[in-house]
Amino acid sequence: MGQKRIFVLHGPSLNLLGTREPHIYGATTLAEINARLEARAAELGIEATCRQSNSEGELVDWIHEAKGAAQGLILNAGAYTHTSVALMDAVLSVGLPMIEVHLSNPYRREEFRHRSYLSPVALGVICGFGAQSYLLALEALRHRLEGPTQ
Ligand code: DHK
Repeated sequence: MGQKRIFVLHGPSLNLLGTREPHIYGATTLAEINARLEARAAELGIEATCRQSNSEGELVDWIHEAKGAAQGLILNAGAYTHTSVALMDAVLSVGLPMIEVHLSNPYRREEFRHRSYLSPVALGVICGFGAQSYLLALEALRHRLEGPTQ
């Protein structure tokens, strides 16, 4: 395999990280998260393409685009996690390994956040570690992309 590539997709209101409910989501901005991810990915020989959208359809389009352009996905779909059959179907459509990420631990929060349409189609789920959740997901995805399938 040549250069490894992954897409890191952030959903609605994650553009406001840093100022958005920092007691829940932390004080780290999305730009800082992306910079840390890209730096760590580069150390691992992976090219990470990071994008954010508030639009469900745009996220669907980017998941489709990942097929052929990337070998895996890290996805924090924000509130769409709890509502979107479209995103679930998009992940199934491309057949790429996807790791679902959340900064907070949704299971410690309101009941409507306990349901994820993405978890059943995810390779795994990492939540509750703030910005670190993304870096843990990167390590896990790297392991899957390089390691033998279990
Ligand atoms: C982000 C959101 O925007 C919420 O809608 C989810 C997730 C949790 C997070 O913790 O990253 O419920």
